[in-house]
Amino acid sequence: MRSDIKNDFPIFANWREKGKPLIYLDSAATTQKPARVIDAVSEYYSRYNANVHRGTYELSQLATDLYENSRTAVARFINAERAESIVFTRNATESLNLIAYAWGLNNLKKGDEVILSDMEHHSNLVPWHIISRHTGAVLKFIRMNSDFQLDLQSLKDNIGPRTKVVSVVHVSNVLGTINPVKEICRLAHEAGAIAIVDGAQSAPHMPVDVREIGCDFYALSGHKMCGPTGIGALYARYELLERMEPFLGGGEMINEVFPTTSNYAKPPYKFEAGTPNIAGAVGLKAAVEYLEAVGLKEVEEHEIALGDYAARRLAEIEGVRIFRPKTTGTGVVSFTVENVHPHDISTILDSEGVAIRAGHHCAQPLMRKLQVQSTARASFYIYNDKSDVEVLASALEKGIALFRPRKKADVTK
Ligand code: 7TS
Repeated sequence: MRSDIKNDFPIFANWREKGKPLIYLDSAATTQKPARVIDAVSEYYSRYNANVHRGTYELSQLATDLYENSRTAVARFINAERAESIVFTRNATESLNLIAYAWGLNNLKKGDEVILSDMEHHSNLVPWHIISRHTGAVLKFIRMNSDFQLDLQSLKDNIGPRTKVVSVVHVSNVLGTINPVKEICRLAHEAGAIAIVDGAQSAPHMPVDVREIGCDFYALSGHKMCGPTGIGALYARYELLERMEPFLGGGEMINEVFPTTSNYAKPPYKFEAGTPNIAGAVGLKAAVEYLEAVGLKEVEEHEIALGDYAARRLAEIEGVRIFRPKTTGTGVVSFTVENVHPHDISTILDSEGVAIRAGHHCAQPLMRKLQVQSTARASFYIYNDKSDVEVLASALEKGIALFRPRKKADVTK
């Protein structure tokens, strides 16, 4: 990775709060934004702002072109077969809800089965809880083994003629596990089910090819891949989008409207009701181009190397327990420290300028499997390097020393 890449991200020069440089290790929550993305959003508002798909004047046509060019860029980024397979949403959460409501509600019935996994984010669980309450569909789970990997045998044991949906996270936001999504999609299709991949933690971090994976749907969030907040995307096989009912109704998504009925525009517009996040899409295109210029293979290798290094370095510290698979980890390193609450770890690290996340990471069922209430999590991205790991490790060592019960001899001195 370029050694000066941090300079692309203005926040690192601007952050002054603690009199210490910002060591940002929470990119699984959201990534920092390169100047190129910030400038693209600002330029859009300063020079091209107009509503899309409705104006016959030049400014509106320019705004429409910028918005649609972003769709093309996202399609290229994940190798979708066509731009119209990309629906813009607010984030991965909305993309996953769109599938659950627009596909699930209309295609599932009592006794049908939806297979998820033990390591899902709430955004790939709660929508299915809601839809299963409406439809009577049953939820089943691919189990995780002791190396924090999905046990495909448990999928093979559960999948069958009643399975209508298999929906799994590509990369776990807690464990960094890369799941064998290609094989999972193959098994889903063999059983006649649709295959959904939650790509919130894979699109930003590795080359993704939705056709190679063979999924029917793939969800991503712009803000986790250097883009603005409030813009995300759903990839879907176009034929599925054509057959699906809309998720939200309103302007933009219609063809004709009568007092008591309406018919809809073609996908992807059928799924984009209301004025979209045009500036967000423009920023997302800049983010996609930025990541393509860095090179996704390079991003992936850099993060795996950093994640491996951090896991090794933290494991040397007494009382630290790492939750990470032996072989398929990424730049996400979750850990606990004996007798110290993860929130205290995060607070101590913050005083040293190190930003990590502590909590259940929106994966409470996974926390229960791990038999913890919460973990601390360092997540690395392109602007992190080994020196950040060193600062993390020494800040952690220093912090732990404060919490260790002092020996009797020290107390009586
Ligand atoms: N899926 C996974 C795997 C995620 O990690 C997240 C967010 C989402 C879906 C939802 O993304 P959103 O952009 O719609 O919110 N994960 C995290 C996290 O790990 N810390 O904060 C957000």
